[in-house]
Amino acid sequence: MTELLTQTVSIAVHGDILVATTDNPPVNALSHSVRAGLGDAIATFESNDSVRAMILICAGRTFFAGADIREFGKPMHDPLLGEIIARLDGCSKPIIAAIHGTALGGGLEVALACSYRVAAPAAKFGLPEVKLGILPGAGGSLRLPRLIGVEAALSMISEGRQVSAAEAIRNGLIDAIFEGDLKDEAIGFARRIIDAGAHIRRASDLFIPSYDPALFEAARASMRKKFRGFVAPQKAVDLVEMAARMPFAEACEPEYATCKELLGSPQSKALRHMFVAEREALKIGGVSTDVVPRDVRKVAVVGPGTMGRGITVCLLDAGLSVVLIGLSDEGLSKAQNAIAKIYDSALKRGSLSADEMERRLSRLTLTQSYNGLADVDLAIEAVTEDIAVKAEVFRKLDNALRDDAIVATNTSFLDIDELARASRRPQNVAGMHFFNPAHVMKLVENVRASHSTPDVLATITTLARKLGKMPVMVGRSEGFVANRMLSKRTREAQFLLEEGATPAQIDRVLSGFGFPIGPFALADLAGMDIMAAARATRLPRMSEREKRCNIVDRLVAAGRLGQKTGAGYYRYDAKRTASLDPEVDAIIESHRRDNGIVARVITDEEILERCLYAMINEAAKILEEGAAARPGDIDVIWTNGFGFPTYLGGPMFHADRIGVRTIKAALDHYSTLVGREYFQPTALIERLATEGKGFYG
Ligand code: T1G
Repeated sequence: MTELLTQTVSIAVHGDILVATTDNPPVNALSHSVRAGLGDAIATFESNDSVRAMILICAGRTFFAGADIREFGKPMHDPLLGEIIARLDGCSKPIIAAIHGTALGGGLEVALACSYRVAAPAAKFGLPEVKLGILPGAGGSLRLPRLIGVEAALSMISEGRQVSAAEAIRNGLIDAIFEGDLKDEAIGFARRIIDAGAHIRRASDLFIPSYDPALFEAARASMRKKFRGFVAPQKAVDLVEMAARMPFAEACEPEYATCKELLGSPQSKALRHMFVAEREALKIGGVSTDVVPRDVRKVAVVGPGTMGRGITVCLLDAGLSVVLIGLSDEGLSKAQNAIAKIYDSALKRGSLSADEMERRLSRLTLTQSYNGLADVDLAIEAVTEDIAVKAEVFRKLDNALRDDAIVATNTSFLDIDELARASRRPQNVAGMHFFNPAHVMKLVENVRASHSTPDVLATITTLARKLGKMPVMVGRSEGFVANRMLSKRTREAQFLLEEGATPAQIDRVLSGFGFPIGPFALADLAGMDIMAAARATRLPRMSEREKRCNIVDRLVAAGRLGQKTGAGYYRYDAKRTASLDPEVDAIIESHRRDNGIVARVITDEEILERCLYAMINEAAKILEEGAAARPGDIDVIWTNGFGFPTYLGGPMFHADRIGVRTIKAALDHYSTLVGREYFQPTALIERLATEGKGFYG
């Protein structure tokens, strides 16, 4: 008989085994009612002499996914997780954690405090706290190294690395993997261990297996490199080092204190904001959760250029079939070679097996014909950014596809409604704006056209998720969100250059802020010809000053196309190491001379403010126009698309931290210095500043 202990935890006795089941959808977070229920279950177990072992199991899609993030920052009610875990650890009879789905954070800490851990084959285990800017606070960083060794524990705690059941059984994290019904198997396991006279086992009683102390220094250096600017990974190494040196009982308090301190830190608040914003971004306005996405198994990609190839690779990687349509044999065979090269390097890295590569390539057809597309569910158009060329493709697709097939354009700035008008199926037209290289970049700006139906929007969202991307639904607006904001930063970086800053100074300031790479080093990587082409497309809509500020064109004219020609804003040696080049200074100086500009000293502060606030002001305009639905969507776009540091929470979250009033004052200042047409605060910023509010209220 099942007895409900709290809203979320129930117990049932199976002979001499007590089974405590938690059912707290969606992910069995360790909310207050779960902790209270587990406390009651432990009390029942301890006081009932007829039961000899207890199983902790969860209903639904997963084992405990950790502490309840929604309770963070609010007053916590007893029992706290640490208390429950101490009581599990102190039990006088064995407890078995039966794990399916993911045992994460506090969830894994619960399992670690049990005597035994058994799991379903697909189960995964991790301490992802570091991704939220915090660290395990309930014994995880103390028990895990005792159980699996310092080195294995270190990467799980400091990087949040998850391990599979297969790895977990190898390193001693779990005791058994069961293919069958997990509850039945766990009950059988419990009986066997009791019958064999098994004792309780406590990870807290174990000694830390021997380790090389140099490990920690190496880990610190590696964390500095891999997670530049993040506080928690460094602290994680300190914590595991402490755990390795201190007796368990002494280390509990400092572990908890570290977690608590980090919980209040600005980085953790920003990272937790990102966690929520990324999930919110998947909720699309006007598309209820009941809308069923259409099935997409086969996709046509039109345009075998750089974007089309990248998109093809990610579709093949996700198990879809692809028809790649091009205009010529030459274009298609170039694409085929480029795709083969991408897979070859994955093969060399060891991230793909030869068999798997063959399987993926076997799902690819290259053709110049639009015939035989009746089984295609969705087409992605990735041809030249020319409305006439794209409209022609739309017409051809109309004739070739089933009526219910979706056509998604990868345009980065054309009006998608105008494209939809070229189609007989405007309701089935939307945008999927991938970023280059499409098989690597996580962000996809999905674009809602005026007539796109809710199920089309749901379908492109689901498809992007299937490709492992972070899709964000945006509205129609030139350049959408990411590039539109980027173009303002690019403009300011160029203006600053002609006014007196150097590429190296601007790169230093922006990468010091937290961007993975400065704008000029990035331009050298992307190729100056690409930058010049992007500039040319925007030229008709540029101000006189922007048109005149043509340093990019001057570099191209001097044959400086970036890394690929050994010279761009910097000079590159054979290993592509950058160094300063006086020739660049001379080119910039001649530009100034030609335009009567006298260089002045520019402070780092001015560089950062102009680059950042120009973006934030544009973002405010985007919000006013409704081209992005929420400030959080913009944060998700910039952290996933252009490397805005997640520990600052994205541009809008960061703007609130600076204060909209402060930003408005700076915009007024730069309106005077640079020009009102570039820095006039938007109406939204004016209003928020007057009301003393932020983008997030
Ligand atoms: N608390 C509350 N809600 C959570 C949650 C959590 N821990 N995890 C997920 N959700 C919500 C999420 O917001 C979404 O809600 C829904 O569940 C589905 O999530 C003491 C201090 C478990 C792998 O960091 O990694 O323990 O948007 O869309 O892709 O040391 O969620 O639908 O309203 O992500 O299937 C450590 C975080 C906490 C785990 C499932 N744990 N979660 O992925 O679904 S700190 C974590 C995840 C801690 C202790 C410390 C994933 C998932 P909504 P989803 P999914």
